[in-house]
Amino acid sequence: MKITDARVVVCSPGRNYVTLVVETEDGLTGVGDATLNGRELAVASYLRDHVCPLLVGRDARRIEDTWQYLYKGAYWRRGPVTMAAIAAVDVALWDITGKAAGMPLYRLLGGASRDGVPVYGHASGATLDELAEDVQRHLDLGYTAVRLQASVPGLETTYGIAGEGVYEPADAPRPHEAAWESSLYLDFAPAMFARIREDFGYRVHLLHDVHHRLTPTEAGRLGAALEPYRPFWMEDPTPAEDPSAFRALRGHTTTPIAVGEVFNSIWDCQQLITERLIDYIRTAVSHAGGITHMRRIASLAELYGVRTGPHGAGDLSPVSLAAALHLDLAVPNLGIQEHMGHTGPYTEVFTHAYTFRDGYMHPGERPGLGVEFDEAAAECFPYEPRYLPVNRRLDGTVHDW
Ligand code: CS2
Ligand code: MG
Repeated sequence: MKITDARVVVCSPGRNYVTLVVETEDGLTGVGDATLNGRELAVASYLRDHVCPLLVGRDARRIEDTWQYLYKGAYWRRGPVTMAAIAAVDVALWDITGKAAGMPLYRLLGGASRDGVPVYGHASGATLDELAEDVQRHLDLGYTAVRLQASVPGLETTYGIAGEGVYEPADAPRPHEAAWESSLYLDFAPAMFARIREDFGYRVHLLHDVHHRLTPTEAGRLGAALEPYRPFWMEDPTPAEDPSAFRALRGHTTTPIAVGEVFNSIWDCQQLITERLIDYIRTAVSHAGGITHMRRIASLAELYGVRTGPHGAGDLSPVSLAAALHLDLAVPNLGIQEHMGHTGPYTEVFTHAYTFRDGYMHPGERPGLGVEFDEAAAECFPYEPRYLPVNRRLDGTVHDW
């Protein structure tokens, strides 16, 4: 089954997406998501200039060999651009293989380990009243798990506050600068949880994304302060480049910790998993080398009692979400899947078989991924330069966003 063409489409139906399309001599087509928020064109170039020409003529069924060829053959290892490009190829080849077999992808991955994939939605608000209203809206939609993000009193803007539709942080042609002060946040976050537990009790799982902004000691203080409210997880409490920071953090709190959406390989995750410094690993299929590599991460995590909690923000395309759902359905140690949803006219470009119902999602039974990509429609939505914000502390120091 030789590959006859591989091409990259950058489009912006509501936000920028990078989609790889791979075709075979048998007329089968597979798609992969290569979107890296704020650096889309870098991955598009890596694919167009250095990968797609090498794919033509290869056997589309040799998924593992292609992964090894692209990973080891590049000599230069790992990194978000390289691993997003490899991920897109990997997912496209899995899509083709599923279509050739006439089976939905999850059946090629060992079949369903559960009836549906538990997901969490994003609730946010400029005030605690607005946040409570948004939590209620999610409960009315059937979610049983909700992420809480609210404006921090004293800060002009805060991460994660959606206006109309889905929160999209890459909202300007040049990075806008946001102000941050951890002390204001640390005083506020426990009050946010207290209010939502007071309004809704303990029947709903509550998650929160710290978004890399605290020191290990501050994160330990926050985790301890949140314990009475039983968070499902505290996400990215401190920058994850230094796994030893989590040893310090782990000693201060029993609040479950989720890390990994900025990771792109199993080696990024290895120490956090094997030392049980985290409870959930959040790597995404489209950022961490595709299904082939994510299966390895999930298997390593399973050995140490760590569950998966894959990243699923709106800047990961429907192709990525579909791939995640197939893997989520099959792996034995799934924790929960993020489901921020997508916004704008994306359905004019991406049609998908996945469904949401009563807090669970399912990838559907269509062969392969179950996602179709309309290249003609994509041409109506050209790329628009968009960058993620830069954070500065109130004294002007650049800080983690
Ligand atoms: C966030 C992401 O969903 C999350 O957990 O951390 O929305 C993240 O901010 C974006 O993916 C960055 O592009
Ligand atoms: Mg996050």
